[in-house]
Amino acid sequence: MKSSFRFCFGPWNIGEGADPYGPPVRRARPFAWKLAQMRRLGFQAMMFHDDDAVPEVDLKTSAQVEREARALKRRLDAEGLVAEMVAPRLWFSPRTIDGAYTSNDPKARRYAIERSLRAMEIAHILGTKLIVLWLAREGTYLRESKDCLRAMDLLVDAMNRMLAHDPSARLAIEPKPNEPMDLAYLPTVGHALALAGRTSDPYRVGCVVESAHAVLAGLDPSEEMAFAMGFGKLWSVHLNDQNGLKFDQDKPFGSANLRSAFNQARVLVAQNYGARGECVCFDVHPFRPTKDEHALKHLANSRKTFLRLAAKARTFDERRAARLIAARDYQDLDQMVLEHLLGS
Ligand code: XUL
Ligand code: MN
Repeated sequence: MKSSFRFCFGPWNIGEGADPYGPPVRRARPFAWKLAQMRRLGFQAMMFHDDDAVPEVDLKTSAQVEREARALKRRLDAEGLVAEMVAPRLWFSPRTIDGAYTSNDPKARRYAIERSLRAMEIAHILGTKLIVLWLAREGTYLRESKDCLRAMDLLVDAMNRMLAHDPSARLAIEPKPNEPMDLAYLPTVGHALALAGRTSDPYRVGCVVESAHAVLAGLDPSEEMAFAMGFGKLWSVHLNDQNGLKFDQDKPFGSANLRSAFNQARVLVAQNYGARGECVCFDVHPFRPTKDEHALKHLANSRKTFLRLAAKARTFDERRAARLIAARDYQDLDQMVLEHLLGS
């Protein structure tokens, strides 16, 4: 199916299935193989952590980082692909065990900022202005271990450093309420945008909404997207699904709640998402029992479901819906949605 959307995924979305209780269950695919699958699957853009783009980035000199990033850019160009974003992976190093920008250890905070500035240089070379900040360890396991007010100051300081480093870059906060921390400092779009307002350039701090993260916060993903759009701040989406308050599942889009997925597609279509170059990204993982030969189906299927639901959004009888709303006949409005999704 042809579409005007630009679709995107990251190298981590073709995973080997390791979880906290067991090892990998599928073969590891080299980066070149992953890259080669993109166009075949109908994807135009790849999202990167800094060390997806330049492996072991902490061990390399600036000159090496620059050389490798330039080589990657040439590979992307050769495949006709673009980099959608770069995200500093701040949660892996032993140095950020207690958080990155909000760590109680000043050395960890310095490392986090330096690494973020490096990620911005990689993004610049790859030709994207979008820096995604998933603030994995910015939070607490126990309330008394950090001071929330101070953490907000530290987050603002770190973002100001990044904004000053590259005046053309935009920071997109990816809110998530928990995992790996019990309590994250920026659990929702509202928190992210409120903090954006305290930075030195609020117009360059927006957000990415991931469906599963909104569900984990007990919120409706389409309303999180709409809220961000109301501020002109929905700069990316990570579509996937989540079966309620469980571990972070990253299920295929629409897998757990088709109606919620419809409402996400509907708000994106209604607001002409993508017209300013935004990508539709799928942050999805295969179910662990998935065989090697089926290890791309979660991506192809998520894209297919999104396109089917975008078509459903376009054929939804808005005039009839408006009449039912005017009559306050929400019973039939509800049924109308269900029958539209069920098809004839
Ligand atoms: C974590 C998550 C990340 C970010 C990028 O839940 O979604 O993969 O999207 O760092
Ligand atoms: Mn994500």
